[in-house]
Amino acid sequence: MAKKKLSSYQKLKKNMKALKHELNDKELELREQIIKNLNTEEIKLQNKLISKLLNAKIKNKGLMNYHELLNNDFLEFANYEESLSNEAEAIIKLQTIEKKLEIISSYPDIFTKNIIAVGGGFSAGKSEFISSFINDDEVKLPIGIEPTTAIPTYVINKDEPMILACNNQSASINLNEIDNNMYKKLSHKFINSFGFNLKQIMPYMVLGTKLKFDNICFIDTPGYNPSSSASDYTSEDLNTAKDYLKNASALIWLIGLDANGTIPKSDLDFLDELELDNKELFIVLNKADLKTKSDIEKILANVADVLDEYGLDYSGISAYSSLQKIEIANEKQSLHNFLKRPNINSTIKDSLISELEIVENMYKTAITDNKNNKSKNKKALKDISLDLLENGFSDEKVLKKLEEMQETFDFSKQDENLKRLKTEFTKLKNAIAEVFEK
Ligand SMILES: Nc1nc2c(ncn2[C@@H]2O[C@H](COP(=O)(O)OP(=O)(O)OP(=O)(O)O)[C@@H](O)[C@H]2O)c(=O)[nH]1
Ligand SMILES: [Mg+2]
Repeated sequence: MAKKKLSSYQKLKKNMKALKHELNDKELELREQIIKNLNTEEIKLQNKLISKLLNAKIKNKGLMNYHELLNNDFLEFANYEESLSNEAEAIIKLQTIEKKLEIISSYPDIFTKNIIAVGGGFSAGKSEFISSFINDDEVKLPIGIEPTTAIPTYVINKDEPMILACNNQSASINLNEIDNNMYKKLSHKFINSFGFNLKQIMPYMVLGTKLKFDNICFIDTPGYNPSSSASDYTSEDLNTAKDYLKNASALIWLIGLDANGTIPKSDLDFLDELELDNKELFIVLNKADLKTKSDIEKILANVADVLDEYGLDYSGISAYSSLQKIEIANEKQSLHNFLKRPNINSTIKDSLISELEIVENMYKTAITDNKNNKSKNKKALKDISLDLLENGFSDEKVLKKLEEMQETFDFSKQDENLKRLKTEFTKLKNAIAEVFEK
């Protein structure tokens, strides 16, 4: 068949098509190249972060000593000693002291502030809320619609910006040394790309920026149900929340008014399980800019009723807009008033020693009670023998048996434990003092 001659229009069309293909191929190639570069950049960043974290060593001798003492000498004593029935509680208390010492040694300023944890469901606006008190457009918290905050972050006032990440031995690294924008890159997405839970080797970060309050240290926390909108929360969420609450004196709980018209049932259950005990709870109805004034009044009254019905004690409720940085209405007390707390003087060392003494006394009481019980029983047996003798009982065999039984009530082990207790706690106290030495 003779080849049909192409018209110039058809030729042009064919050339255009070829060009388009070529362009598509080029674009594809370019895109692949960008992705490749991005991936290698990302992988390089990951490697750098991991190796820095793994190589960072604690420099604080006191903290190292406390850790060694607790895990060796003290545990050996605890295993030998058997009077204290709630020993697990005592050990958890000692570990909590260690956690505090870790933060103190990596950033001593934190504990001179009132630590307030900011919690709530994912995207409630926790990071935006804290950022509304930051007077520095450059150094802020990462904010986003998808689950954003992945690692709990302590935020404090500092003139010179500072971003530290701590490994699980509480040695800290300067994130700015890895990448100028490293902190902003630490979102859920980046962290998921590691293929393992980065939180295990980097449990928290410290951000120093121009915070409006010098008396407060906020803890920005990951949302408690970040993977779905389902009301179920995991025990991991609960444990993370319990962990950061340990160091805080108050909790600000955020509810996003974009998604909620009241306090969700799962929030109530979560707060209930947190066992706030002596920690203050303040509720912020965030994104109040999205509601009318009359809606806000109704929501405020409703949330107050629900909290009362549920039996959750609260210091106040504020309808606030983090974006506009204004409070629209409040119940009981304003947010501003709640945040007006005096700086804590540097009595943290004394309070840690007191916490340690509480544990020491738990042991002391248990060992002494044990000793007293033994002594009481020994005396009772002795009294029985004397009564028997007085009443003319003379069966040598029985009297001998009674005497032998008295001897089984030996409390030399308790005396030894009381002495050892003193030694072990003196060593722990000295280690705490060492952490505070300049
Ligand atoms: N309209 C309005 N939007 C807000 C307000 N506060 C936060 N947002 C928006 O809500 C979204 C989530 O904010 P984030 O601060 O990232 O929320 P988060 O609670 O820290 O979220 P996670 O860290 O993922 O748990 C962002 O798009 C914010 O800009 C507010 O007061 N008003
Ligand atoms: Mg966040």
